[in-house]
Amino acid sequence: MSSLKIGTFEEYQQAYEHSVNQPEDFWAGIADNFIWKKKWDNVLSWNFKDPDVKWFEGAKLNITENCLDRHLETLGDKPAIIWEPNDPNEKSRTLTYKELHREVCQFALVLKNNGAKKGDRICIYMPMLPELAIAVLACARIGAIHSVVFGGFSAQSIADRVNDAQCNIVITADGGFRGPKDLPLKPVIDEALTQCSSVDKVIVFKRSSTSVNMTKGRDIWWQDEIEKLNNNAECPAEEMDAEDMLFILYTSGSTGKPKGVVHTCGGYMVYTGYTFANVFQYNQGDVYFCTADIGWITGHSYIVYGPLSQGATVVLFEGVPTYPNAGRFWDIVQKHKVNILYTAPTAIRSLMSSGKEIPAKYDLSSLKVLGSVGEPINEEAWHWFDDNIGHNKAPIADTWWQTETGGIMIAPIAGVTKTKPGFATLPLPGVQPILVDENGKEITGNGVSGNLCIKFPWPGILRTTYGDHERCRQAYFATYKDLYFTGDGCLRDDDGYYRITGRVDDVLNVSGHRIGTAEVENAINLTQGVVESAIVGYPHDIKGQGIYAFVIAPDAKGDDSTCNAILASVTKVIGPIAKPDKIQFVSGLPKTRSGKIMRRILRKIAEGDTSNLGDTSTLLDPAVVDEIKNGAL
Ligand code: 6R9
Repeated sequence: MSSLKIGTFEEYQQAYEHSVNQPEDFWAGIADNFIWKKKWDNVLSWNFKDPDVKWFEGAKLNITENCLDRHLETLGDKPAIIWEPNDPNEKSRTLTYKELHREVCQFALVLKNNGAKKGDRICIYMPMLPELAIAVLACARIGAIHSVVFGGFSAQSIADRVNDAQCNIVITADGGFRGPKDLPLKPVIDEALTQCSSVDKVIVFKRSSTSVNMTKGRDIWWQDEIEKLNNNAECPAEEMDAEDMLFILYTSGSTGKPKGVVHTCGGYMVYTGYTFANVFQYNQGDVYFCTADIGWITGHSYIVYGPLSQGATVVLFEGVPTYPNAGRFWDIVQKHKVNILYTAPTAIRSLMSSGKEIPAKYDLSSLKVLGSVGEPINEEAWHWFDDNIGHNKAPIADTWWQTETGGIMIAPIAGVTKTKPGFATLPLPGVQPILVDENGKEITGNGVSGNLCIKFPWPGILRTTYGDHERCRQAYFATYKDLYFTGDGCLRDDDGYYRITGRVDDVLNVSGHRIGTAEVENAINLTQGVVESAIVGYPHDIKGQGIYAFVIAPDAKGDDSTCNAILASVTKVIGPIAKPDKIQFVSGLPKTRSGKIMRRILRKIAEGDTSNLGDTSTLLDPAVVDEIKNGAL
């Protein structure tokens, strides 16, 4: 059995070589660090054409035994989750591994008592409470497939996701608290479910004690169901095949509605545990704080599964970085003596704008490792984080990865890999990146840029998109033959270090959230009076990218009420995170003769760079460009 953890750069290089030369042997060694009810017959079989990727075929396991049961003897009384509420005056709550195990087993029984069984899809729409992690793990315990929907999504988005996966149960809360706002959840579910016939049970956790409607026969209270168990907490873990589905998580692409990215039990477990242990160099006793929401992949992989499989102590925070003030993160670091902090560039930039005097008021000396994820981190934010938070002694792991990759792919190993501001540095052992040009030809050597692809499978790779395998093939495996295409542009510098430069497809990254242009355009086009629209991203100081909408609405030029109606439509169809920052009314859009919108031109205008718009001669109506340019916001 080879150990999970790399401790020196030499070991990193050896592990990397090993992973490329003997991938199956390498991954079998890593997988030996987990507990299996039965070991695999075959480590890997794959092709990227169909695609068809299977890891640890024939193995049996339950991920929750790795995250909970196996720690009980040695770490049973160790905190697994430290929950920090939105309001600093409310008491924080700690669940030890024993307590978390018990709560997961109990809620798993509740699910079973309400008809849930292996293979069912269960939608979870909850605030950042320990119960969200408990609900996720309880599904995994009984082999039900969870589909977590971020608490900021609208009723329409929930309905689309519930229908796509044909969920039969929804788990939610009455309401939640995020910053100064009350978050209504149950009313949003009620609205969503008017469109969903597959759901027959809604389990509601009482958090905000706001009054909600409970539909008889369908809606039940979490707490009442637990009481009914009379303290029974025996729930053996369902035996799962390594390639059984663990969860679905919806994410935006360049076309159509969000896709349900599917991850499976064995590979995902191995990959998240391995990457967590290595990148953050977690040591027993460390307190680890990941500021993401469990509604996104970062929360799935690095609040729930990765850290818990490694017996870590995780801080789970209900609120936002700026409430009640911009010192909230630092207050949490000081209070819980956080050793490892994993956050997003957008949060760093927003806290940076409040001044370095704020973090200076707190004792941040416990911090040993910092992490960044979600979008490119600009050098200014990198240095601010390094100087004012890590005090130049906590290495920054800039981690590049995606919902589809399941876990971190390119990142420094803290304290092992030399860092460089703005660079995700080097691929982890097991990850084989390649840069290609538009024709899919490999760009070799250093000091080059291209489209980032991965040429060999890793255990955390998505297996399919739920209910539509062809869409998975089209989106990720059809652009370049025999390669997984990430959708990102990338630079490999003279040292062979990787810097991710941003999406090369029609996906925006707003405050670290992926937003598909097509989705926002569809939502805008539903507004009365709107004929057509095109959205592009533009550089935004805090959000990374802002959303710029060009809208054709002939009867409503510059009209505030149309703007408000557009914002309301986007909020209703997707959620407030996708609201455009700027709306410009135009009489036409720059289109090619074949009717394709030339976003390149719109992007330049939105960026305020109109000096060189390139060749516009192929446009159907070149005059429209001048009009748009002159009216730019
Ligand atoms: C984990 C996560 C994935 C997209 C990805 C890329 C961007 C993520 C990044 C980064 C530069 C980093 N991205 N991490 N860009 N540097 N360290 O964020 O997943 O929500 O699916 O987004 O985010 O563009 O393709 P997801």
